[in-house]
Amino acid sequence: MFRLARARACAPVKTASISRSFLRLNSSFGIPETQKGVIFYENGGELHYKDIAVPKPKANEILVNVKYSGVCHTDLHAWKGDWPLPVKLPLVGGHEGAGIVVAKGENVQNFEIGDYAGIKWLNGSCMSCELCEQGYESNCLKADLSGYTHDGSFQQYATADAVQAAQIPKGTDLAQIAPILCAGVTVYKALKTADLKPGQWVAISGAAGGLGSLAVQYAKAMGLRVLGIDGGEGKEELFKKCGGEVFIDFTKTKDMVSAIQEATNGGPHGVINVSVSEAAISMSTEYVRPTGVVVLVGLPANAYVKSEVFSHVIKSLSIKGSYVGNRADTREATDFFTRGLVKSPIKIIGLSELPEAYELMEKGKILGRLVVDTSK
Ligand code: 8ID
Ligand code: ZN
Ligand code: ZN
Repeated sequence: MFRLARARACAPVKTASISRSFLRLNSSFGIPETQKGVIFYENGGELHYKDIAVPKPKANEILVNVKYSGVCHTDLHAWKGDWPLPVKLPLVGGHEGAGIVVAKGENVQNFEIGDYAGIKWLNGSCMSCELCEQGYESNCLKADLSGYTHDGSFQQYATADAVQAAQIPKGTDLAQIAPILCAGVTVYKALKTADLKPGQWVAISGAAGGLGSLAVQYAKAMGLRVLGIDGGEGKEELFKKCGGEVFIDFTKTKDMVSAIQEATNGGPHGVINVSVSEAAISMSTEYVRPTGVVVLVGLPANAYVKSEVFSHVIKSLSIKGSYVGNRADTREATDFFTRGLVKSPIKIIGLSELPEAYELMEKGKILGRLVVDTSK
């Protein structure tokens, strides 16, 4: 199922032909016409690591030389075709890309060549509808999504609308910041959506994954007490390293609801669901404290959250969806990172190893985040 085709048909680009074909797009950087990327032609089809064309930025876009990209579980969903929203085909996935601006369209005012920039899930939106007007750009009906409806960051050069591209301070470790661009922003926003107070308990379900390991740290930095739920080798250790207080292993605990409620003296005040498990999401409505908030973030295929109505009413629960974050959330989440309050637990692999990364992710065997180095 996870096959890597090393596109033998595409011979490596020769140095001489590159130098002849460099583009000059308002840039002091020499930009080749072809590059390495991972592309697929149908959902679940082969992931080809091969030479593909370098995209040209439109008037409103920047061209980013992506150095590193985080591998989000969303990329796996996109490749598999898990969701009711079709992907563009063929598709280059990836939406946690960190790199350097090497070219820009004529209308771009907010980036200079040589700046650091991030490719986020929200590549661009209409910026003129009521949702965009109020800062809900992610919910815009015309949202353009990196690695979904717009070729993303699993390539060496990617384009993004300059309005939405993330500003990254010069000198930032680009591999470390990559996961902040989706996972960090998303969990930061989800925690704001839970609207908890310092000293209250938050449960992170899926606590040792890419989103979860950052959620633990953001929650801690916000003064919350953190209970983590996950299972498998090394997960508890990572959770504790991230600053978590109580860990519940779902593979070993018989009565999860009682264990979580006992550990939090009556249930967590809020739950951030970042697992990819329908059952775990529904269970969070059972163990959350009366008047608590259940935040939905993880997106298992064809899933429903089931909440028993009598208890839901008597406990006066809220269930809220939370979807990435806007430009302000991105700036704020980046600021937590830049100030050293959160660190990305990453392992760097080559871009050509993406199929193996998907295989590990499917099995729930990744600790924290895998980040691909686009040069390998
Ligand atoms: O904006 C959004 N809402 C948004 C943004 C980014 C990602 C949503 N997501 C979605 C992804 O599409 C995916 O569905 O969040 C989900 C988690 O993404 P991720 O953190 O990138 O996935 P991961 O690194 O594979 O981590 C998942 C963790 O869940 C654990 C796994 O062990 C892993 O550590 N887990 C599973 I699967 N079942 C569990 C269970 N029953 C569980 N943890 C607790 N209980
Ligand atoms: Zn993501
Ligand atoms: Zn809009």
